[in-house]
Amino acid sequence: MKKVVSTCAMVLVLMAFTAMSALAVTKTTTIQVKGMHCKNCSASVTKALKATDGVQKADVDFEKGTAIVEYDDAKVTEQKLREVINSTGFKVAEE
Ligand SMILES: [Cu+2]
Repeated sequence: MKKVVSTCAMVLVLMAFTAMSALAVTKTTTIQVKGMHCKNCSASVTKALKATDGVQKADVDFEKGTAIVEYDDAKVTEQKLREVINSTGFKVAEE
């Protein structure tokens, strides 16, 4: 009986560690982008984001005007992602 309890406790501790390290490393953010009209527009934003160090995934939708970015927060900040998007000629909508 005691053994079962300690195994459960260990599993819980492991799960907590996994969740914590996942939160500390990969973040997902949705950034509103103005001025995109077609697939080429979203493709250039996607390309610029993916070329940025720390960006793991970029999903840009010109119809919704959104860029959903998965990034490593130890390597890049959301502010930097906004700058990258602004440098493409499209504008990040201010919150
Ligand atoms: Cu376009």
